[in-house]
Amino acid sequence: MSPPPGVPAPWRPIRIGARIFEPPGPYVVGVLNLTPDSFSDGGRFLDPDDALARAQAIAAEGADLLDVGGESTRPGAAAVPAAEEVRRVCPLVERLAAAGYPLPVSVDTSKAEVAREALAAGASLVNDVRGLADPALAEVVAAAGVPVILMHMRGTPRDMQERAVYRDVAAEVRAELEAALLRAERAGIARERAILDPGIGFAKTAAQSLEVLARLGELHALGRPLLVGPSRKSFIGAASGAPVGERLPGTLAAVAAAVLAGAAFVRVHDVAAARQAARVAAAIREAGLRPGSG
Ligand code: HH2
Repeated sequence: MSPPPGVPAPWRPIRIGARIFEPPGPYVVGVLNLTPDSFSDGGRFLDPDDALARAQAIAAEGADLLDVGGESTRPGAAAVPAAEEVRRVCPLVERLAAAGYPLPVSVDTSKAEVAREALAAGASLVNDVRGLADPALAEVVAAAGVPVILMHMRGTPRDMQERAVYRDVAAEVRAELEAALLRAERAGIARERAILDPGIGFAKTAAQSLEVLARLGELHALGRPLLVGPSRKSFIGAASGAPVGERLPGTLAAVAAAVLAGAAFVRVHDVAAARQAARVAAAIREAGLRPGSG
């Protein structure tokens, strides 16, 4: 039976690399983009030593996972050939493995070749913003036996904003995530290895992103841990007027809202601040589940 809306399903612990992630979280995923054009940190970590230092700082700030990306997914971003994405991502993944990096590393890619190379270099999770739309990527994930983040979007970053047309955005995101889970299962990836993400800002207007976040609890019916990535995104600008460089307070508000609604993972650039916000929100959520216990 599905849990009631707002109550996280009791998912079983997931192993990612050497770590076990148990319900209910919250766990913080630190973002590191090795791109010239990401919307908030593009061009900052192109030097390999700067990238390594940022990865170490993300661990020191208390992240639970590191998510490394080599292609921007902001609306309208240029496509990057697989070989270039591999060139951007894999040397860092290898260096982290060689240095005994303490966190599991996730690769943020929709390309089978990039995932295959990054997993061989030491990554232990695939984060696919296209929810395994490409069967070749599903095959790589299935063969490697690693967990996967299935994010909701429609189309590609090039055309996704034209597809932000819904009658009931939360219900349609839920149905399309269920379809992604079935795609994964058909490719041989057990449900127990999937983390689901509603894809804030992907094929969604600011108003639709806000509604998905407000109705996040409806996704617990899918029975999988939820990840939310609100960090510095344009819905925060739309709601507050803040430019991209000044969206930390809004990001923390969204992190708190996601955790209160039962998100198990939050994906952020500002790890230390988000970790504190997530922990306080989780403590409030837990207190509400056990009234009178203090
Ligand atoms: N958001 C971005 C990229 N990858 N992955 C998941 N699972 N969820 C998200 O919300 C998500 C994601 C976009 O943010 P960012 O990486 O900062 O920017 P860019 O795509 O421009 O590199």
